[in-house]
Amino acid sequence: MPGYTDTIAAIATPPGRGGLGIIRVSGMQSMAIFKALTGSQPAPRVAKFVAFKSSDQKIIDKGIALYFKAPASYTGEDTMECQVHGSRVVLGMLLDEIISLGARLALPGEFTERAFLNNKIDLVQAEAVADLIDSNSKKAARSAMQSLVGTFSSSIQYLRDRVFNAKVLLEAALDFPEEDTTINTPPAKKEIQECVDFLNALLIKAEAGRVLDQNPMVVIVGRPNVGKSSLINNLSGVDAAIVSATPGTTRDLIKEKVLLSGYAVTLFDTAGIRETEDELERVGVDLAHKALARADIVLCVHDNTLGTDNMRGAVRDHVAPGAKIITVRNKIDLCGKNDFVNTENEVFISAKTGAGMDTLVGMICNNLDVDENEEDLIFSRQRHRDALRRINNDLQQALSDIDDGAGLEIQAESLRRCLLGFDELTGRTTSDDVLGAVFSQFCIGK
Ligand SMILES: Nc1nc2c(ncn2[C@@H]2O[C@H](COP(=O)(O)OP(=O)(O)OP(=O)(O)O)[C@@H](O)[C@H]2O)c(=O)[nH]1
Ligand SMILES: [Mg+2]
Repeated sequence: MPGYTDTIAAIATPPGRGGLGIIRVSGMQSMAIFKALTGSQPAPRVAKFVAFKSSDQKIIDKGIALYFKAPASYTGEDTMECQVHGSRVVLGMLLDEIISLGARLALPGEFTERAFLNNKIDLVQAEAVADLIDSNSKKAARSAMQSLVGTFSSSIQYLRDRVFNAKVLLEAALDFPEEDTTINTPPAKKEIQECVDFLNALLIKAEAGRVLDQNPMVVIVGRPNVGKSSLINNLSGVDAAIVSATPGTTRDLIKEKVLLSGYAVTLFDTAGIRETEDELERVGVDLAHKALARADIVLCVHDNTLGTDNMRGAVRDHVAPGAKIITVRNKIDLCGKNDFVNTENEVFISAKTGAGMDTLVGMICNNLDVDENEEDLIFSRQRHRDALRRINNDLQQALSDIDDGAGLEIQAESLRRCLLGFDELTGRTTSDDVLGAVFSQFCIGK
């Protein structure tokens, strides 16, 4: 254990008013701070109703005090928690008192960093803590939880053990050069091949889970006045964009994160795509083009009271291959009939009355590249996918070294690089830069 001598403290609940507010303390002085604040002896894991008092014996608030004895705590250190009323003033006074008793303010993610450094969790699990806090859909929360309880980590550990086995097999032959040095090659090769298969399956799950890391982008385009801004407002349930009968109202890119049937997506309202002489409008149209290039799904909106146009073709020139384009025919409330027939790529709606919106939401969700089976998703970060791909390359290299009859040292070298890759992934040998980047993304108090 690194054995920190300093004790850290932070408010763990979000800013603002709330029924409850929580302060966490972690480090060697936790017990002394507990005693000084409450005037009582802590019993590990027992919730105590106490009066939290300042050094001049004035009551700051009454609430619950909790004490956890090392190593049986989140951080692996002695910790205490104060649950008081959720007032910033009360929490501020209590935190000041804790600091004056010898603790210092915790940095973002420092509690989780200590948990990592005290081997309570590995780096992938630490990242899952942040992902769980940031998760904005049920699916994202569930799969971050899977990583947190170690499902992803144990797959990595399992693979690491098997690669280690293969390396031991190859290196054992090195120790007995007088024997047939290729005797262990077939079992090692079989082991590596099975690792490649397992890793490929893992990569597929990690790729499927990337949508949880980056929300899919749904971009709304169309001619002026067709109802693009009305649509983003309807989908998001807030007045994100100005709606007006004046054509060319929206010139900026408007962004709104929303949950559609439990899926988190980021919606963009745009100025649309059109030729224009107006300098400001042109900037808006440029922004729309850029958004289109990154879109996963494009909602190409038309005013159904007007004739058809060639928007779909114009959009296709700007989107990435694989992006889904849905034609949205709006303002059906003005069309004097209601026997519209939706198809796979086309839906009739009224952004004003809400008619057809359920069908549109269903179409968007059907086109999100998400595997329905939560167990088959891994909430993967870019860092994980890059590391898994590098490991895959090294395994492939080891296989071709074996096939080419390269020396045993060369064969073992690729496997050694693989093992380093696993250790970087779980944080066993990760550089301070990577650790700093991971923990600085946390909120204070976690
Ligand atoms: N009746 C009816 N009017 C609609 C509907 N959707 C939008 N409108 C009206 O159409 C006009 C234009 O709507 P906006 O949502 O501002 O259209 P836009 O495409 O964002 O327009 P620009 O930003 O100017 O390109 C407004 O007067 C809206 O009230 C609809 O479904 N039915
Ligand atoms: Mg608009």
